[in-house]
Amino acid sequence: MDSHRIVEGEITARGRKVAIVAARFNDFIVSSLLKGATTAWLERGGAPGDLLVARVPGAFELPVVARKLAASGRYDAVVALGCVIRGDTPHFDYVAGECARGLQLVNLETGVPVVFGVLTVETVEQALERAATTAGNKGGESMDTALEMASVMAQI
Ligand code: INI
Repeated sequence: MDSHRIVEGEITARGRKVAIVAARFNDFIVSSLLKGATTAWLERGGAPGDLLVARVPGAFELPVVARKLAASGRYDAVVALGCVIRGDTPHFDYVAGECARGLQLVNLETGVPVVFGVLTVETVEQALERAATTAGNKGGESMDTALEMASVMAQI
């Protein structure tokens, strides 16, 4: 069989530059996601000065800022963090759907990995579970995804 080259991303922040864009809406959840992401950055060997954090009003505003950050050419990846709770949100489908759609567009338009670290849940309890420090934190997972994707993109 012909030998083939395998590309796998390394989850390291050494030498990387990453931007986080985080919504202020539902900050009691998003601040935990942000903590998870910044902690993962440091644990993976990232320099504090190579991580930018931008705050925006809500999840609907994440794509436009993610786009500017990604298009700047200054970052290897962008992490978008937010929380949309269906029970509290009559226009849940618009906010969550347009946020996801917008972020995917930025991925494809810029070629810079943009990670969807936005909780879209039914209840506050579900949000708390996913933003916990013990039972997994979507912010930390999102940072790891960003670093893996930055490494894959650098190799192909
Ligand atoms: N924004 C969120 O990030 N989460 C929500 O649950 C939410 N709710 O409930 O409406 C929300 N709304 C605000 C929205 O993201 C925009 O900031 C606003 O519509 C102005 O464009």
